[in-house]
Order: sequence, then C-alpha cells, then structure tokens
Amino acid sequence: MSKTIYILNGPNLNLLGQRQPEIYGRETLADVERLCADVATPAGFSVRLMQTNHEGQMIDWIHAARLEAAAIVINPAAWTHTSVALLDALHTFEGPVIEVHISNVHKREEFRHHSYVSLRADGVIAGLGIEGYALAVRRVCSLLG
Ligand code: CA2
Repeated sequence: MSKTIYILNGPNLNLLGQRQPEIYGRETLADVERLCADVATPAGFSVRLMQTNHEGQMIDWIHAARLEAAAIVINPAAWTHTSVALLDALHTFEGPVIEVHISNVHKREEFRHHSYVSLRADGVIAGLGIEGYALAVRRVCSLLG
C-alpha cells in the first residue's frame, strides 16, 4: 500500500498568508506542509502538498491518487460549493478522504454552507485554521493504521 498522503488545495489558496489574513490567517501553504509532515512522518507516512487554480488539473491529481496515495486531505476552496466534477473524481478514489476548510464556512455566506465534496468525504473540518490540515492527517494515519 502507498504511504503517501495527498494534501490537495484548490483555487486562490496559493495566496494563503498574503491576502485576507483576518479570514485565513498569516501562515502559508509551506507552513501547512510542515505541520502535516510533522504528524505524518512519525506515523510512517509522507505528505505531498499540491495547489492548483485549474479544475482539470485537480481532477487529474485525484485520478493519480488512485495509484499513488493512501489518503486524500483536500481543501477544494470555491470548488467545494460548485463542482460535481470534483465529487465524481473523488468517488473514484477508494481510500480515506477528509475535507478541510480553514475558515468556518457555516459562519459565512449561505452559498458556502453547501458542499458537494462532503457527499464523499469521510470527515469534514472547518474553522480550525491551518491546524485543521494536521488534524485531518492525524485522522487518516489512524484510519490507515
Ligand atoms: O475556508 C476555506 O478554507 C475555504 O475553502 C477557502 C475558499 C472559500 O471559497 C471556501 O468557501 C472556504 C477560498 C480560498 C481563497 O484563499 C485565499 C487565501 C488567501 C487570500 C485570498 C484567498
């Protein structure tokens, strides 16, 4: 079995730490990767963090995960609320999937309250800042044993 956990990030998250710190904090994706590795490494897993602004690229990575990853932690960003294509891609993946949102989407606009991805996710974390990613990694490590 693969020992890699994919940490997938959707559109605009490349700007994490550079804009809207009142909503998303000051940490960057590099900080996310470090936090996740700190949890995964002692459990015998490695993490591969990726970010894209292109939906087709994200779908291709999810397909690649079928062969290359034991689990997916995904912050789909705005595609959470819009993308049946992303949901369909995640349905082709057999391992654990955890959906992460940095902000508490339920405290924000109504359109952020619905998630297509949640129809596939084994767990959902929202509003815990970037610590949510590390908690998601901890959960998949324990699910994978
Ligand atoms: O809270 C989250 O993690 C979100 O997935 C972030 C998405 C938003 O559309 C979701 O409703 C909730 C937006 C990501 C935009 O990321 C930025 C980060 C820094 C500066 C600007 C945008």
